[in-house]
Formats: sequence, C-alpha cells, structure tokens
Amino acid sequence: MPAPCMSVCWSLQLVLFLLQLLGQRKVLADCGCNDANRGGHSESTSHHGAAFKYSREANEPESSKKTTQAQVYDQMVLLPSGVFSMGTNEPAIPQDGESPARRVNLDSFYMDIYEVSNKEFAKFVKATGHVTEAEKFGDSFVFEGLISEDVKSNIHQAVAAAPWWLPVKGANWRHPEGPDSNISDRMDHPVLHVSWNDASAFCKWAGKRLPTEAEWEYACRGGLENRLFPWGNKLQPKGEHLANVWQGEFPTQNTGEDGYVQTSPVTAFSANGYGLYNMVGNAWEWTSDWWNTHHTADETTNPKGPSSGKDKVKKGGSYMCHKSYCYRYRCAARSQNTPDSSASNLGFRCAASAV
Ligand SMILES: [Ca+2]
Ligand SMILES: [Ca+2]
Repeated sequence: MPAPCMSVCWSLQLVLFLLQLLGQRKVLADCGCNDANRGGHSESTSHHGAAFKYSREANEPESSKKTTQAQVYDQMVLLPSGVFSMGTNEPAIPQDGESPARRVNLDSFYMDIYEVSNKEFAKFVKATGHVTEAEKFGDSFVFEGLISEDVKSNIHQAVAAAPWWLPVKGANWRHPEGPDSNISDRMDHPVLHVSWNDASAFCKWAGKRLPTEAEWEYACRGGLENRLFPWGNKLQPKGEHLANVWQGEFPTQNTGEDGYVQTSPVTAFSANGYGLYNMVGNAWEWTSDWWNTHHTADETTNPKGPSSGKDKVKKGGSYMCHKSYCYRYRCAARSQNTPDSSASNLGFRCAASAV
C-alpha cells in the first residue's frame, strides 16, 4: 500500500519543510490522515507542563476523589496476560515504524471497553474544573468538511500541506466544529479536541492511566494473531461495516455508508474478541508511549516505549481514515502528535494495571 502514498508524501514533506522555514504551524507530513500539531504557538513549550502542574486536578487531594475500586473497573475488561506479535513484517506504511513484528509479553491489565465519551469527560470537568489545552490555547484543528461557512469565512490561516485541517477559534471538546456547534446530541460520542495532557489528567482522575502502545495493540487484536483488523483480515466481511472509517473520496466526498460521516456513539459497531468497541476507527486514541520508529526485534516484556521524545503515539485511525490516504485503521498502524495537540478526530480510552 505504500506506493500511492509515496509521491504525495514526498510533496507534502517538501511543503512541510518550506512551512517550517516560514515558521508557520507544522503538520506531520506523511500520508495525510494525521492531525495538525501545535507548534506555531510561541507559548506552547512552557504552556502545557506548567498548565498541568498547577491545574486543579494535578493538585487535588487523593481523598477528595471518592473513587471506589468498583467505579475504577466499571466499563472495563480484564485482559489476560499473554504474549503476542506487536507490529508487522508486512508494513503498509513503513515510515511509521510498523515493523518489525516482535514478540511482546504483557501482564494482565484492565482496558476501557469504550472510547471516553463526552458524557464521561463532562463528569471529569464538572468534578475537577479541568480546562482543556484547546480551551487554553483558544483554538483547535477541525476538518474543513465539518465547518460551517460562517466559521470558515473567519479563518485566514490554513495548513498548506494538509488544507483540510483548519485552526478554528473556539473549537474545543464542547464545540467540536467551532463556536456554532455543540455536543448536546453527541454525549455518547467520543470526546474530541483533548490533548495527551488532557487525556492523562482524565485517566489519573478516574484512577486509571493511558494504555501503553503495546497494551493498546494487544487489546486491539482481541486475541487474534497477525490480523489486520480487530476482527480479521477482511475490512467488510460479508459486506458488513465493523468500524467507522471513510467511504468515498478523501477529502471531498464521504458517503457515510457505514452510517456515520462524523463520529459514532462509542457503543456502535461490534466488539472485538476481548469485548472492546471501536478500537480502530471512530476516534484516534492516545497511548502513553513516546514516538519512535525504530524497534528492536527482540522479545520484550511490558514495554513502555522510549524514555523521552517529542511526540506521543496514537493508535487506531479515525472516521477520517480512508485506504487511499490513511490506511491506519489497522492494529499495527500508528501515528503521532505532540502532547499538547488536539483535533476533531482524536480522543482516547484508559487502562489500569491489574495489581
Ligand atoms: Ca464513517
Ligand atoms: Ca478508536
């Protein structure tokens, strides 16, 4: 699958380089399904660390959380310990570091059954007063096809390498497509426009943590070995849609044949072998690992990724992914964003250690 990407990627990378020279916002220039990163905000480097360090949730006394063990493990499944093949020796997008396949041993752990929904995130915000980074920055990236003409007319900055991503003032988790949108009829959809820092804060508040990339991929595979998708190798077995991705021509035409042109409820489609929903498609999901594209083929146990880095790993692809542009709705696929980035197709779910 890399062939159709290569010329586009090369062009995007050239444009990216020119953009960086111009000091403008940066996007990760691979095959187009990745989100715009924050980078042009001069305050971004010091912003998120300090913002989190002094945020209410970071300083909240443990005793005030009133979280019981039963609440922590509500809506989670306990995955068995095991060994699996992480990554693939047949990478569709080699530059993402999908290969090599390597044996990974994992301890048993809990995984959220669903992506974190707007409803769940609203509880967190109500309890802690958490203000997301998109709200602090005052904007977030939104897919152009979802923005009203009114909002669009006020945007004068675009990202040349990925023109379908527009920085929209007032876009945040409560207003996913900008100020004139809301989530009142989407409370059971995945929360969007949450940065890695926001996602980490939520999981900590819930008595959980973000999954490692290895845990996420193990969970995605649902007990199957070396399959592309959580259910097997065929995207639509017997014609059935099993995930929320893009049908039609990206980025101009989304037929919504799977039932959704945007996000779906977190409960939509079928669960995988571990009882987990929407591991691929719907919203991208943050993991705790720093991004790196070089992996040892050695067998490892409970890997946690590099000790430091610039970007965090996200997994699973989103409703915006199409095979022609972003064939990343596979368990081995991966992409990355800076920890303070947010966008209209990026969410998360939490994990928890079993002991
Ligand atoms: Ca769809
Ligand atoms: Ca997902």
